[in-house]
Order: sequence, then C-alpha cells, then structure tokens
Amino acid sequence: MDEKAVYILKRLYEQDFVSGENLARELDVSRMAINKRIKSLQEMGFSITGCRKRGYQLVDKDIIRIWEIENFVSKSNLFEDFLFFDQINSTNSYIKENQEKLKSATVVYAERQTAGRGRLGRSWIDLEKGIKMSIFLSIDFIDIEKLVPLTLFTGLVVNRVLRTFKVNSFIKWSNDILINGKKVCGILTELLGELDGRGNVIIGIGLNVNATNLPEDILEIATTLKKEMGVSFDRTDIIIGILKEFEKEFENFKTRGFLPFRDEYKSYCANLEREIIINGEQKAFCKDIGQNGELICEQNGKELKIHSGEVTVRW
Ligand code: BT5
Repeated sequence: MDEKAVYILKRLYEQDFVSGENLARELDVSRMAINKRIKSLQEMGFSITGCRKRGYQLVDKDIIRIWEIENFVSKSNLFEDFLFFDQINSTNSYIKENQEKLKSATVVYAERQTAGRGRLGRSWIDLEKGIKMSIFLSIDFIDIEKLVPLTLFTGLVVNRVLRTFKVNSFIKWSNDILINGKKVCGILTELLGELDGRGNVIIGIGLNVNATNLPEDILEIATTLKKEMGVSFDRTDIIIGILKEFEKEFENFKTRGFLPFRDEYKSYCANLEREIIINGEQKAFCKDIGQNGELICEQNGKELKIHSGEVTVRW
C-alpha cells in the first residue's frame, strides 16, 4: 500500500469523520483523487462509509495499523521492510516467488490468503481478522538442521507474547500453539536455499485472533483468541509484540542456538510427560526436549529421538 493510502487510513482510524476536502488539502491532491483512493480502500475490504455532511468514516476499526508497524520496522535493528497485502495467495509463497527483490529481513503480512499453506502440502484455512505473516530472513548460518530449532524458537516467541496478553497458551512440538488443547497458531518454516552465499529462510506465522466462526473441518481442533478469551484482541499490538520479541532474542538464538530457550520451551510444552503418536502410527511417551530442540521419547523401553515429523498429543 502506498504512503497516501496509509495516511488516509490513519486519519480515518484516529478521527470519527474526516471530510474529503480536508484529506485532499492535507495530501495536496484533488477531491476526485481522494474519491478514487477511498474506493480502492473499500475494494480492499476496509469498511469506509461516506456521509455527505460529515465526511468519511471507518466503521470497523479492527484493522492493521500499517503506519505503526512501518514505524516500528523503520527503527528496528533487524527488520528492514514491511509489506502489507489485503489479499495474496500465501505470504510464504509470495516470498518464495519474489525473494530476489526483497530486502534481507522483510515482514510480509496479508489480511486474506487464498492459498495459505501448512506443512506437507496441507492448507492453512483463512479466518477473518487473524494474523497471517511471514518473516523473510537472509542469514549466513542457516541450514536444514537449524529449521526445527528456528520453528521452536518462533513458537516460543509467539507463546511469550500471547502470555503477555494473559492468554494461557502452550506449545505443541514442533509448530503449534494451543489453548485448551485446540490449535490457535501454526508456524511454517521453509528453507529457500542459498543466494549470494547466504541462506534464505521464511518463517510463516498463522494466528487465529478475532474470528468467531470456524469452518466445520477445523471446528473440533482449532480455536481463536476471541473464542477462548471472550474478548477482541488488538492485532497490531500482537504483531508488533511478536516482531519486537523476535528481534530481541534472535541474536542470542543465532549465536547460541536453541539451548538458552530450552527450559522455557519445556515449561510450556504440551507434549511432555504425555503419550504421543508419531506419524499417525507409533505410540511413544514423551520425556524431554533435547539441546537442539529434538523430542526425546521412550518407546518399548528404548530411547527415541524425533527431529522432525508429525506428532499428536493425547489430551
Ligand atoms: C501449520 O501447518 O500449522 C503451519 C501453518 C502456517 C500458516 C502461515 S499463515 C502465514 C504463512 N503463509 C502460509 O501460506 N502459511 C504460513 P500444519 O502443522 O501442517 O497444520 C495444518 C493443519 O492445521 C491443517 O491440516 C488443519 O488440520 C489445521 N488448520 C488449518 N487451518 C487452520 C487454522 N486457521 N487454525 C487452526 N488449525 C488450522
């Protein structure tokens, strides 16, 4: 979204009614140009109404405050760019397709995804008023071995932030955040290979926030923050919270790996001390999380380490 559109949104967010004349004057454009921009914001899904006497009004204020995220990113020591889309196939796919053009630490956000992806070809169902974003990082240390720890690290960051909002969330190894045993967030980490000698990685985060209706196919297994807590959440504050926490801890993760985060991860890990099912068939008892984030289990009296794959917890 360009600067002028973001400016209009900000004005409408901050003031109840804003006249077209004022917007035209403030942006030094014609009244017609404002009309056009309002129309395109409406087409993007922003609920803006016009009243001849009083001006424009943003009726639904549960929007992403793009200007605040841009401001945060402009001061960040890690993130270099923030791209907002009203609709896109998938934020992870967008990064894959455009990686050569992107700055080395870019956050891509989409209000709606038409082809959101989970792991192993599964899909991520698009819920309204959620958070769907991906962090693109071009870094020198990454290899396939580090992807699970990076997923775990991101899960820990999201869990930490949710807890600052008083949400009683837990982490299910390796990539889910649960509330009352139901999935509220999934993380999809992908390695893009090397470009100019550096490893490119995408960390996609899908978090269900303010939706109240879930489609039938995930009704039993999924939830949203609003459903669990009974109140709406400020999505912008959550996004900035996640990016801030990620930035704060990332240097430590880069230099020391998963180890400094292991105790905290363990204390919120839903799998520990429970029976789990691996890849839909093998049962095992989950005992510990290893130094590199691997799941340490016991099966028929023998120790079993799981580095990747599917794990189901029994509640
Ligand atoms: C995940 O995969 O949980 C990773 C999801 C990552 C989504 C983000 S959104 C931004 C970025 N762009 C993308 O295209 N993806 C990332 P997995 O562990 O494979 O779980 C997928 C399973 O979760 C599905 O098969 C469903 O059972 C369930 N599921 C699908 N949509 C869901 C939702 N909105 N909430 C909770 N569970 C869901």
